[in-house]
Amino acid sequence: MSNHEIPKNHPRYVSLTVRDAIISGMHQKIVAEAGLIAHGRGEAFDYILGENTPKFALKQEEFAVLYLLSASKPIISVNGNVAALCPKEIVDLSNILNAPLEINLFYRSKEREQAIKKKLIDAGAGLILGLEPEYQETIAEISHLRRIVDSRGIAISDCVFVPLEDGDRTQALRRMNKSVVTVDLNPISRTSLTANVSITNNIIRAVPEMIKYAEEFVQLPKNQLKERLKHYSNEKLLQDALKFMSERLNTLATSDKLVI
Ligand code: PTJ
Repeated sequence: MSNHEIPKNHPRYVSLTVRDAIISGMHQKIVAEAGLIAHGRGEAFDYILGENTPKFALKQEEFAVLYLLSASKPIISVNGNVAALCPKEIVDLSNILNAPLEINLFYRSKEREQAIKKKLIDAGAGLILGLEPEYQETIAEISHLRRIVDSRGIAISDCVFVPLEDGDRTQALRRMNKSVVTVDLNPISRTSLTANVSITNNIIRAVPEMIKYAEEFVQLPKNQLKERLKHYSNEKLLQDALKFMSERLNTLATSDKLVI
């Protein structure tokens, strides 16, 4: 934890508390140094979003949960930022969706692997894939260390949930005929544009909201899940995200008083 208290009445209390979790995560080796930069990029988009979940994002979350539940072998890929920001929630989502957790890092080191594993176990996780050498294999489509995957997990999954991801991995997973679901506050990142389902929301709001949808939809038979999926288009929802952001800025730009 950092050595300063954030007063509860601070106007940016939530944002500063989340920032604190990322910084502490970096000191504990959970978060990569570049994870701080990724977080700052996300914060900027969240500011434009109004730091709330808009209606289009709820639809994206509903779509994502239906997609993951209708998969045969869904899996959740966890990186340092995800482990630092919502460890308990990602474990809960994994349990409800029956989608195992696999640690998969861009800046891979033994120290970070163990720190993230501990964070997830402390949050209630059981089996964590991705770290045992006897189950590790490499996928040719990816050139950096994210190519190391678990033969019980990402290697055989048909649908990978990769929140807060860098772009080329999503493209590589798609080339491998896997479906990709992501959370990325940037609606025009390569990941958002390449994934089958993109959630344009802060992961700290998106995952708890996904848990609620998962609790509701987990009872539905697969044919009903697939039927409901027909009502969604990732491209249309990303355009709704862009419209929401640009309209919000435009309203501010043209209002008499510049207040948010
Ligand atoms: O832990 P590692 O080693 O696997 O590395 C993880 C990072 C995040 C460093 C790595 O994946 C990376 O560099 O990612 P990028 O390319 O910066 O992409 C991260 C995306 O996540 C950006 O488009 C950000 O806008 C977005 N993002 C950051 N924080 C959040 C977010 N989206 C939703 N919620 C957030 N809190």
